[in-house]
Amino acid sequence: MKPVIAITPEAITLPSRIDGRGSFCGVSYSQAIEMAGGVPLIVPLTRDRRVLDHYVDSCDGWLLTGGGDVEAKCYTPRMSAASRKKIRGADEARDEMEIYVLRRVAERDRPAFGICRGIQVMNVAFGGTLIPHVDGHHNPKPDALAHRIEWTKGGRLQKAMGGFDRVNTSHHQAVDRVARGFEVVARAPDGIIEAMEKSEARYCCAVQFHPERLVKRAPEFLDLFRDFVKACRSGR
Ligand SMILES: [Mn+2]
Repeated sequence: MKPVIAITPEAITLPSRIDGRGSFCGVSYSQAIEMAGGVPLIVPLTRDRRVLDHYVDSCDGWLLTGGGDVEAKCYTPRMSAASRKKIRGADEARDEMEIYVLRRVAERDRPAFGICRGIQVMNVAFGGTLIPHVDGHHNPKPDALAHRIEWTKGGRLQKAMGGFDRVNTSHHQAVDRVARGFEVVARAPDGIIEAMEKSEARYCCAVQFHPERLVKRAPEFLDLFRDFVKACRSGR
C-alpha cells in the first residue's frame, strides 16, 4: 500500500459559484506527492476536531501548503498597526485547523512537511513567531532559481536534496523566532530562514521555498518529496 498524504487546502471564493467559498489546492502539490510514490488526499476545510482527528489517525503524513499569511494574533498579543497592514490573505479558520492538526500530528509522531506558509504555520503552532514582511523574496516566476541557500546543519533536508543550494522564492513573510525543538538548517544569503527541522521527530520538516513547482525541472526537488513519502511509509 502506498502511503496516504493529507494535504491542507486554502479557502478561495469563486464569484461564479453560488456556494462561493471552497477548498483550493494547486495541482503541483498533489502531483509532487504522486510522483514521489504517495497518494495525495486533499482534506476539507473544517474546524471540526473529530473530523480532523479522523484524518490524523488514518493518514500516514501531512503536507502543509502555501497560501495567505497566518493571523498575527496566533503568535503575538500585539502587533503595530504598520506591521498589521502588511498581513495578507489571513484566514482564521485555516490557521485554527492547521495549528490543531500540527499539534495532534506531533503527539502521534506522524510525519509533517511544510511548504512556504507551511513553514510559517508550523513555527507558529509550536510557539515561534514570524516576520510580518521581508523584501527581496518575491520572484514572480514560480520556477526561477532566484536565490541561493546555505545549508547550516547537515540535516535530513540537505541530505535529501544532495546539498543542492538554489531555490525559488515567492514569500513576503518568514520565520522570526524559531519554535522550541526546531533547528534552522538553511538560510538565504540575507539571513532569512529557508528550512527547519524538528530534531526529535520522526519527520517534521519545512521549507520556505516551493519544491512542488520544481519537481519536473530539477530532480533534487523531487528527491525532497521522495524522502518525505519514505518517512510516511516507514510508520505503517
Ligand atoms: Mn526566499
